[in-house]
Amino acid sequence: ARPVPGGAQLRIPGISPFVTPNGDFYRVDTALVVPKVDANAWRLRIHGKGVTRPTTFTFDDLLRRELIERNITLTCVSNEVGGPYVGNARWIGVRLADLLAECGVRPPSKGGPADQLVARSVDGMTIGSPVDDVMDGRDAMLAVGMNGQPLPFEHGFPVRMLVPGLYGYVSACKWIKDIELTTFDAYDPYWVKRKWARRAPIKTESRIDTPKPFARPKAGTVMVAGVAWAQHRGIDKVEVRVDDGAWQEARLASEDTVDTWRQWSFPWQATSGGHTLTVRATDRTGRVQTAKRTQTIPDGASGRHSVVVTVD
Ligand SMILES: Nc1nc2c(c(=O)[nH]1)N[C@H]1C(S)=C(S)[C@@H](COP(=O)(O)O)O[C@H]1N2
Ligand SMILES: [Mo]
Repeated sequence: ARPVPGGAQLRIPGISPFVTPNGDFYRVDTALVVPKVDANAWRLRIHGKGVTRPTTFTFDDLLRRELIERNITLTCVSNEVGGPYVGNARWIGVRLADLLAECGVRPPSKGGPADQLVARSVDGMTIGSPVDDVMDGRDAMLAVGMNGQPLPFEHGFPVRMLVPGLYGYVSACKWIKDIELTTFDAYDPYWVKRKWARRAPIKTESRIDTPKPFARPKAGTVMVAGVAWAQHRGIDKVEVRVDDGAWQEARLASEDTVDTWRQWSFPWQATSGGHTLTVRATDRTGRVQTAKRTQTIPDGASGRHSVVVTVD
């Protein structure tokens, strides 16, 4: 990937770094014991409805292909507003759409019979993604590396799937071993059987990283800062509100790509007493992050993040 633009990383204490180090990257899965897969014995089978050339790939088959490197921000559908289950990493892997096309897969928009791609992991997880999303030109990939290192065991070694713009439970199968082309009518994957939505694009969200809840900053200029994300749409604006005041525009860090989160900052002239800081983002489709609070189930939490502080 081209270098991250210098202006994407603001120098503000307490803000989430643009690239989340592997050791700090959130982990969400059902595995009680992290699978330890032998890359030499690993196989990926692609088969199912409309797959005219079913194929089994080895790890070497993938490494021999052209590798792409992309910064992609991943988010969990179970992330509460203001929560920690979001991270941004630099992933290396192969283009999934190319592999599928070689196997004869056509997306439904081009007349293909399968609208759902079901990924299966070695530990029995099933994750379903819309074939149209995977093949619409976005950087859906089978990743083998994360931030310049082999994929850590916790994050899916040797190979995991990623589709920019979709929550992890409908896109990001770790320890993947099988891809089946099917339909949404014919098969419900693991979390859908448990009442989560069949389709789940990531909602436009923003988070205040600093100051922390119940912090006691001194009166004067206080840097309010955080991250905002609307993967595959892009963030166009972030605004901050103090108590019930007017929305004021924050400064946005440079954009890396529409698939990555964006840092923001707002120098607040803080006056003594208790205050509530609230943030909202606007994505490139013009949609303003809604104030309407919803639960995480079935398709992700919505609402605005607020932080209460006492200025000394
Ligand atoms: N095999 C497997 N893959 C999985 C999961 C899982 O439980 N098992 N969880 C998914 C969910 S819900 C999310 S949000 C992402 C999290 O990826 P990470 O742990 O690398 O952050 O992985 C996805 N892939
Ligand atoms: Mo998730």
